[in-house]
Amino acid sequence: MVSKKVEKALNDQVAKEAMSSQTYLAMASWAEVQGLEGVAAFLYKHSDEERMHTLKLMRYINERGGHAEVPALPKPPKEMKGILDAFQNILRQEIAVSADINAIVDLCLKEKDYTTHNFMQWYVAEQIEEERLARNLLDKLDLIGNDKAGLYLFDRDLLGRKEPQGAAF
Ligand code: OFO
Repeated sequence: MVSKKVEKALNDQVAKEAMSSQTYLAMASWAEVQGLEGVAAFLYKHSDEERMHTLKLMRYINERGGHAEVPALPKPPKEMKGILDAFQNILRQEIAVSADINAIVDLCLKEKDYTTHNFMQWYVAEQIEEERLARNLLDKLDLIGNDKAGLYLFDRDLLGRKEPQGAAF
């Protein structure tokens, strides 16, 4: 059974993961309209991953005697300033999510909820991978700068991207 405090923290995280999914979805749509087919495919897929993160939390809350709530979500921005800005946003968002996950892990220890602590380790590992990948893609975009041919290749690489083992997106 989860305590009320842990239940609330997990439900708050449900809302954040769901918002993350919406944000990636909006970015994917933006990229598709820009003709960045590979970037769009990557972001659509990541939006699905975030939805999976949301559902995994919801199912856990209910399994542990809580009640998972479906959150109301604000509309994510429709426009991006550019591809670099979009990926900078992604990295910022992932860093923020990592901090949220760590705060839940901390709460679990304070509440002596070792079961949820154990469950949350999956999210801890996932965040390490997501931050790593976001940094890696940002480094590439930094190198590309304003080079259109470079951006074309970046987009094409994302289109053919295979998931490394255990990768989050
Ligand atoms: Fe759910 O991992 Fe990104 O935000």
